[in-house]
Amino acid sequence: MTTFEEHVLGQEKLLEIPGFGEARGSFAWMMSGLTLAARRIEAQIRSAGLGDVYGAEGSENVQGEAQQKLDVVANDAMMECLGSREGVAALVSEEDESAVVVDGDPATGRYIFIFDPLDGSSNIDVNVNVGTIFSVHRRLAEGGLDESMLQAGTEQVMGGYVLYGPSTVLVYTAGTGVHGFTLDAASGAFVLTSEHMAMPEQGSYYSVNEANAAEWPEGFQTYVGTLRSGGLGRAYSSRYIGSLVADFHRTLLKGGVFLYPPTDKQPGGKLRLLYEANPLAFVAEQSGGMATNGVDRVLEIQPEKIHQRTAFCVGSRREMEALAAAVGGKA
Ligand code: AHM
Ligand code: MG
Repeated sequence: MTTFEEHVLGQEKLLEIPGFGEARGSFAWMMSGLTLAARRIEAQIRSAGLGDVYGAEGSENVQGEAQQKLDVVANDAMMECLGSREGVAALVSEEDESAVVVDGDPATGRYIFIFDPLDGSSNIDVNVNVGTIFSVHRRLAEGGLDESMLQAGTEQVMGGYVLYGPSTVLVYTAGTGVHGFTLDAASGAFVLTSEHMAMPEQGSYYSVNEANAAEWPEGFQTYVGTLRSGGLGRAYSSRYIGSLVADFHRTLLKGGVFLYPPTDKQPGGKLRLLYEANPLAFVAEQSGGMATNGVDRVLEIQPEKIHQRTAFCVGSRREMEALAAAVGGKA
């Protein structure tokens, strides 16, 4: 039985990070803050109907969206469990306007931890899958913390997510493939259940909020029409949960494509670059898939602000190459 923390300890790729070798144990200890938070969040979700955690909190987050009680519970769990871990320089959360500086000393505060504590909030009250998405960056040797937070996705040390579903799974990449773990209720450990996960070359599902179709740029409309009409050599079905982590997880396992194109209302896209698109793009690429904003590789977008939005298209190679051809992107 290999736990997540043990697996992280064995990641040779991380040794390429200056200073990581000596601090190997402390990186794994930092990451155990994530699994601790995930267990706390999972316990709250599992028994949500029994307590008073369903429904709106009565406040709005930085995106102007109504905060659900479980959003707040999940954010508090992440802040508490990671905020006390050695190695964390700053925490950046979807729920908080500004980053929380934990350790301003560059000698000890080495990592920036960026997360969406509970993705898919609109699904919480109806007992549908939600998740936690995370991205870890190394603090830059030069420049301030802000520059360290605004690194391109290619610089991620680690990216992944926890999906709270029929079982709770954790999927991560540190640049050497994608590995999946399942929460073992008996031991409380995330146990390795799939190493080197590979996204199929082509799938048979497309996943997009089709109610927005009239607002997409024409290339996206044509593309989805092509998928529907069998233009990619197979009949597609549609699947849209409305929880990015869950829609992504299916795409990772079964292949296909997930799209959140630009719309008239949100020409820059809806999803967030730092804590939604980047970590999932890292996982997608490491599993053999691709991720773009329709035109550019997501991981190469230079962020300008921590809550930046982006259009997000991710999936199997075959579907993503066809998308690039349809919307004029680089395959
Ligand atoms: P959230 O972070 O507030 O939960 O919003 C992100 C969610 C994603 O999980 C999902 O892919 C998307 O928003 C669904 O948006 P829409 O309802 O516009 O289709
Ligand atoms: Mg989200």
